[in-house]
Amino acid sequence: MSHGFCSLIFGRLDVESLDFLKAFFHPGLNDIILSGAAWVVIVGAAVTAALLTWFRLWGPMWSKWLISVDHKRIGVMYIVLALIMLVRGALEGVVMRAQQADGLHGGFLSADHFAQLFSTHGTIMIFFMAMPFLTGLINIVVPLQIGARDVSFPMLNSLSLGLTVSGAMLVMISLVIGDFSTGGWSAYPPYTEPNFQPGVGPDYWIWAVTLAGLGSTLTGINFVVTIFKERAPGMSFLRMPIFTWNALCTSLLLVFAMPPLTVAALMLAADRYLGFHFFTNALGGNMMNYANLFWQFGHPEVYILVLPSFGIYGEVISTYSGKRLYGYVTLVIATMAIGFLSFGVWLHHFFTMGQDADVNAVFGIATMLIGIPTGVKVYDWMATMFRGRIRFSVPMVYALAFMVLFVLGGLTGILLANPPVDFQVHNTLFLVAHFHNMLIPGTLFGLFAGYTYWFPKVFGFRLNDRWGYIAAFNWIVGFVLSFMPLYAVGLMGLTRRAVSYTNPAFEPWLHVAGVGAIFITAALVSMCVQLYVSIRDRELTRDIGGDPWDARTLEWATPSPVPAYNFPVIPHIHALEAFAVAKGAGLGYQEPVSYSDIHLPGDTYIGVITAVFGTALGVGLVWYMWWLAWLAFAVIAVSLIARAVLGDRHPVTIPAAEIKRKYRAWLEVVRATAPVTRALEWDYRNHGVAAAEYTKEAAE
Ligand code: HEM
Ligand SMILES: [Cu+2]
Repeated sequence: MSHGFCSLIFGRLDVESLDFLKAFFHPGLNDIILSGAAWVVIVGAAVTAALLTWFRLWGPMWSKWLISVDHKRIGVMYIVLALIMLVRGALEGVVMRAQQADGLHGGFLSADHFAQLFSTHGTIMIFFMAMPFLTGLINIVVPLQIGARDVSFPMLNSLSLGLTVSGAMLVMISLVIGDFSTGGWSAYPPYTEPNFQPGVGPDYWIWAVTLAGLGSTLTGINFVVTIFKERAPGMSFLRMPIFTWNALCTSLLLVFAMPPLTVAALMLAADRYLGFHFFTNALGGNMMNYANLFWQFGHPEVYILVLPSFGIYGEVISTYSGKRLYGYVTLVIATMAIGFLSFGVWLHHFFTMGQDADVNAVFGIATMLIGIPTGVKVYDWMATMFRGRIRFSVPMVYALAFMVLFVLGGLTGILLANPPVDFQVHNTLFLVAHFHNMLIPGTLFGLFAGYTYWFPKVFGFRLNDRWGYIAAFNWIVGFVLSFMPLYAVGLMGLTRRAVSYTNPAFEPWLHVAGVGAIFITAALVSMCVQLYVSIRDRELTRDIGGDPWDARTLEWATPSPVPAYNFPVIPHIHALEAFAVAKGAGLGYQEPVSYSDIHLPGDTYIGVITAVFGTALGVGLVWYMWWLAWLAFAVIAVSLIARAVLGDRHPVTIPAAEIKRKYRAWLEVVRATAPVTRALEWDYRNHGVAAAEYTKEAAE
């Protein structure tokens, strides 16, 4: 075969690009780690495929999950993706901590490898861990909380998932074939311009983020419309649960904040692929255009990440305090105020990049303003707990750790909002400490709280508490040990993204941070053990009544796991926390007066097609395999057009009689199940029906 023909087929791909061979070419710790990671991906994929075959799970996985448009199943698939990416992202963080613990002596990684690590770590944690996790929870919970059958656009939901998956696949493939970007999660030019990085790295970043970003934009649209249009009769805006409010605000942010990112990434692509000079600082370009576009996405993004967790904490704190949420209306106003203000502060990300002092001052003050609504929230959560009868369940442990740690992180944020302070510490580990202080307690812990809290609703059995506490303990200790020392070394002048350093004073702090990383690893292991133990013991922890925590919102009024149609009859809402009110009046489980047929959308291949050919499209673009890119693009385009023309050809109708029979049978079982008191909540006797003892309080 001639060389020209080869490059027609394989583009810029050659044997040198295969990471799993690198350890054989130049054996050394750095390359062994590099190749080892590639082998983990390859072997992991092979083992998963083998297990699915062995247990004959391909069929059910296809028909029950991959082609489903059920919002709960789509939500679960998002969360599975997020957890896989969490393992990779967190382990990359641990490797970086180990490198820096040893960094005085140069460590064990090459500078280029370290740069790829912080770039993939940041990109994964933001776009492929946190975003899918929160999108998954929103998917599962919001339609239930508002008493809807599904989201407004179920097929679009599947499409969004497919786009997110294809972005994540690209990042995974970059571990096996070729390099990832070394330009950080924000991909700033000139580091990502072709003159600086001619390889495939930044192209992986561009297409992963573009695909996933499109998915997120569509998700935002879907949920704004869903929350506006699908609420059950009687559920006015001010009767919406607080998590739904936060989800609404998040969705609005997705709609307005994701497009600037997509535009920035595509303009960067134009620079790289077509010789444009949007951001080159020569030939008329200007890097500041990138900084402005990126952070018009990037700052609202931090609220996209944190607001869903705020919503979760609201539900969790009120449920486990046995009280209604204090200051509901102020919480709603604070949420929307945060969402609005988040668009006006982006410039604090480049205080040091040469604008006027007055401009910096304005943006510094604007930034500090966000502290006000955030403070309101913290006070409302505390007031909710005040005089509550608190149960220290696992989600509550996360919530309490969050309240303490997040306030600390918020204070360092106020420090950073001062341009003169920022001039001192920007681009040091102080900043890294600050944003992990916001992202781990503020986002990750909230997502874990939500995972624990809603798990029985989705799967019909509770998660093991003991391992839940162990995991929470390890996460909290791991976070504190890993990141608090970074404030110190940051102030001492250790820059971020440093593969090594020469000042011995940094070393003890980074040793402590390294110990923290061990706890974080233990936390990941505990979560795996927890899942295993919980599945093993599932018969003992069945959530028969669907309400294991004596919770207050509508999703707990329906059986666990929730049937495809969510509610046998769409409920009429007469109050805020209508379910808690009904339980308080002894009317928690009422037989509806009449039933009717339920129509549900049919399955769709669109999600799978998008995931597979979206990945292929990305690979084609990254490696200059133009035939593959065109082919994949054509397949996606034709499928979407075909689906639009043909419509939903297999909608499902569930007859009223069947719904009636099932619902009655469930009510029967609920009435026969012994209710538990709050003291027995963690006991095997908790089968999801709350005793009148604590339902009485709920009515207050
Ligand atoms: C699970 C434990 C985690 C560990 C051990 C960890 C560790 C690290 C380390 C060592 C860095 C590089 C710091 C430097 O530049 O010197 C980093 C950067 C970063 N981390 Fe984490 N991290 C963790 C979790 C998270 C989470 C949960 C998120 C987001 C939701 C996150 C987002 C980021 C981002 C955006 C960067 C910046 C990447 C860049 O420089 O472009 N991390 N992390
Ligand atoms: Cu910001």
